Amino acid sequence: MVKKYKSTNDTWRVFGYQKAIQALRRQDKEITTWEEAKALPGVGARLADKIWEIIESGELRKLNEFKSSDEIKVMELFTNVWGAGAHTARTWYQQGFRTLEDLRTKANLTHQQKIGLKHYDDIADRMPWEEAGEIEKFVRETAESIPDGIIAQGCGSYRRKKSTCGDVDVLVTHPDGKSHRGLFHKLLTKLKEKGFLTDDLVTAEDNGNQKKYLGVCKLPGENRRHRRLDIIVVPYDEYACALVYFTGSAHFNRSLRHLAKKMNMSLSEHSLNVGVVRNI
Ligand code: DCP
Ligand code: MG
Ligand code: MN
Repeated sequence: MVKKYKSTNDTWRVFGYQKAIQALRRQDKEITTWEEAKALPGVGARLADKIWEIIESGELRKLNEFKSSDEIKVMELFTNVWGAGAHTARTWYQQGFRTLEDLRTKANLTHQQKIGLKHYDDIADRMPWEEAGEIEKFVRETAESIPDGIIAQGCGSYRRKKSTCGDVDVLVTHPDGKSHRGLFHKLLTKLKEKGFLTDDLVTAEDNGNQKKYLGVCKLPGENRRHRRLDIIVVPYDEYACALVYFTGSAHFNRSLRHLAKKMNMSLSEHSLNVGVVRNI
């Protein structure tokens, strides 16, 4: 249901279902009655009805209807193209496109969407955690050959030790506080020379003193698949906050920022500030 509502940009329903899913996950005992479901935080009568339907019948009629609708299938297919959101997917659908082949041959594609299509199956798939480790290692060893003492740390789902990772997020800095400058370009050049980076999605999105690269990489050797890789270079004095931010999860970050706010602080991927005065 979350996927369905994501593909139609129905943000509130997405939030509603996500909250209910989290509340259910946190339970250590089985929910066996409608009342127990209804008592969960974030679960109202209508969500309780759906939970009850799953308890009773093992499935959800509404979800089955969605799954069998052609439009939803096509929207899911299209929103999985990197660089295409719900809006673009809808436009494609309205233009009469139904398959990836339609997009390849008839649609007006951005540079990112072309790459998204070229590696569609690889990018849509998550990689095993171990493979994310190999990618982190490859980037780290390449980075370490530039200036001595560099730190290259895999973050995101990899650092959270999820069994699969959607991409690898490597955070790079240097403890001397200055060698991170110019590093971004050098590192990307080296990785390209080695044939490791195969496609660029976003090259240098400047975010203050942080530099971010989004692209596609492939480990050397036979039978390797293309994987999504993010590289973020930050100055050392922003490393701690960047490390927290890029480790996530996104939900955990929201909770932390909320906590900081309650303590009159403010937290971002750059810094933690104390004594923040807010206009109410
Ligand atoms: N992040 C965030 N808010 C967002 C996007 C990202 O706080 N809207 C942070 C937390 C994420 C980290 O950046 O953990 C990396 O982003 P990813 O999109 O790569 O997410 P994950 O690594 O957590 O999951 P995945 O395995 O899907 O890559
Ligand atoms: Mg990630
Ligand atoms: Mn990422």
